[in-house]
Formats: sequence, C-alpha cells, structure tokens
Amino acid sequence: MTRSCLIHGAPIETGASQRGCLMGPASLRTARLIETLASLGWAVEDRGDVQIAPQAPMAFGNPAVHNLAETHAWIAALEPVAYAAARDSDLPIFIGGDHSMSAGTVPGVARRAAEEGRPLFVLWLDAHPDLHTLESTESGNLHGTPVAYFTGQFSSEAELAAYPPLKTAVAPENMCFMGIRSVDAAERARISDLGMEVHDMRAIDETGVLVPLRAFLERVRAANGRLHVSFDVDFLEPGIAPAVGTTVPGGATFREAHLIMETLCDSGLVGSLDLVELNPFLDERGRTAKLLCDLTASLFGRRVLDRMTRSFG
Ligand code: NNH
Ligand code: MN
Ligand code: MN
Ligand code: MN
Repeated sequence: MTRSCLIHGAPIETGASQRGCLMGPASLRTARLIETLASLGWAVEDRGDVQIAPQAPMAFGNPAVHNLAETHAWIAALEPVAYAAARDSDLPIFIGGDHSMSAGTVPGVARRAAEEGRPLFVLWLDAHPDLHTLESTESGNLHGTPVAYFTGQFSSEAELAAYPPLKTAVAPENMCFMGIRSVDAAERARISDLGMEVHDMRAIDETGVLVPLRAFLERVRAANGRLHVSFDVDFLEPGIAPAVGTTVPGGATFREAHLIMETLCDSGLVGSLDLVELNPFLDERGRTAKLLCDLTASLFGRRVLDRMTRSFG
C-alpha cells in the first residue's frame, strides 16, 4: 500500500540568535524534497507554510528571554497542525524553521500517539539537548527550550504560564539524545536528575552509532511506541553542513548520518520527522539543503542497493 506523507513548513526564526531559518522551508522545497520523496513511491502532499499573526511583546522575569510572544504563538499554531498531520498521514514532516518549533510539533504528535494508546518516543539528533527552561536559559534563545517544555519541566508558575498549556507531555525516559557535544550547566543537571538517555559524541566514537540506536529502537518496539525524530542541522559536522547558526565541531559524518537514517527506515518505527535549524542565508550553493533531502530520502527508503537486511549480518 502507498504510504502517505503530509508536509508542513514552519518558517520560524525568532527562537534562534541569527536570522535566516525563516527561509528553511523554501530552501528544502527548492532542493526538491517533495519530488524526491514522491519518486520513492510515497504519496506526498505539501500543505504549505503555517503562519502566525504579528504579536505584541510578552515580558518574562528572566530578562535574557526574547521573542517569547512569537514562540508562544508558533507553539499554539503548530500543535494542532502536527496532531492532524500525525493522524492523517503515515510519516508527516515538519520543515523549519528553528528548533523552538518542536515545542509545538512534538506535543501535537504526542497527543495523537496517546489517542492511539501508544507512548511517544523522541530521537533528538542535535549538538545540543535544548533542555533549558525559560528561567534557566542564559542566551534567551528559545530554540534552546523545547525539550524541557514538552517533557513538562516547569520550575515556576510564571514558566508554566509563559508557553501554551501542555496537552500531552513526553515522558523524560522516552527521550534519546544522539550527537550531543554542547551542554550548558543547567541542562547537565537536568539530564542527570531526569535520568535521560544521552549518547554524546564520545559515546558514538567509542561504539559507533548503531549500538545505541539499535538498543533504543528495541525499547520503542517493546513498548509498542510511536517514534518522532527531530533532526537539527547542527547534529552534522559543520564541514558538510555549513547552513546553521550554531555550528559545533565534531559532529556526525555523512556516513554516520546516513546509517542512522537507513537504520530508522529499516525499523519501520518512525511516525514523524522535524527538519530544523536550516539557515539558507549561511549555505554554500544549497549543499546543506541537498544533504538534508538526501538524508530524508534514506529515511523514506532510498538505498544504494536492494538488500535483504539480515543476510549479511
Ligand atoms: N544551549 C544553547 C542556548 O540555549 C544553544 C542552543 N542552540 C541550539 N540548540 N542550536 O540546538 O543558547
Ligand atoms: Mn538572541
Ligand atoms: Mn536544537
Ligand atoms: Mn543544536
């Protein structure tokens, strides 16, 4: 049976320190994301970009926090869109846009999973864990906050009121972070308090990507879980993916990233995908956008050769 993919753009850039992520959805379309997935046999429907109305500023106690009203509006707009896309298609893609958009997409998908009676698991492919609360962020860049929000980490009443009410949370133990190599002090404390599964770059150097990835996928399968993948461009080595405002050296290689996507494809467990933080203003002749399209194609079934997954071990 033909599988379906709804695509929604989220041209949000107010959560990042540099401007340009606004153009991310357009750049991925120019790189022929839609046509590429259609050529793999998927029924793809591009629903265009979500928009928000102009916002009056919203103040918050932590003076570093900026663009709170915009992020609030994006979360409120994206949650129902993501919920419906997860209900109405097999593997929706949310194309950004900075990573604050995942504070809307992940809870929407989680609400759909709960309706199916399944837990949502999230694979966070990123140089950063994005585990700040509005109180703990030092940069005030709200793309550093989505995971704390959707796992229900609120340290004050003010924080609880600042973002839209969280309808469906993700259990902290259902998170898996890979590629992490830039962690702030408050995030480090939160990771150990919550006992989250984190595979930093050192762990990947030691075992390769497959050992932790397969173990996580087994956990998802055993729980009859639904898996959301959130792919931040800065997960990748900056040399192969320059189009991101927050490059961190030592990222995933071209082959590591492809192997992850191919393995996710083989698992059949992925139910939704975010492609975030692409900043086309910083790209070199579209190469990062093209790489993201290729990686997405691997997740959607493109392979170098047909193979029986098991026959060579
Ligand atoms: N932790 C830093 C901050 O909160 C960086 C977050 N930047 C990201 N996250 N690009 O993926 O400002
Ligand atoms: Mn800033
Ligand atoms: Mn991120
Ligand atoms: Mn990041």
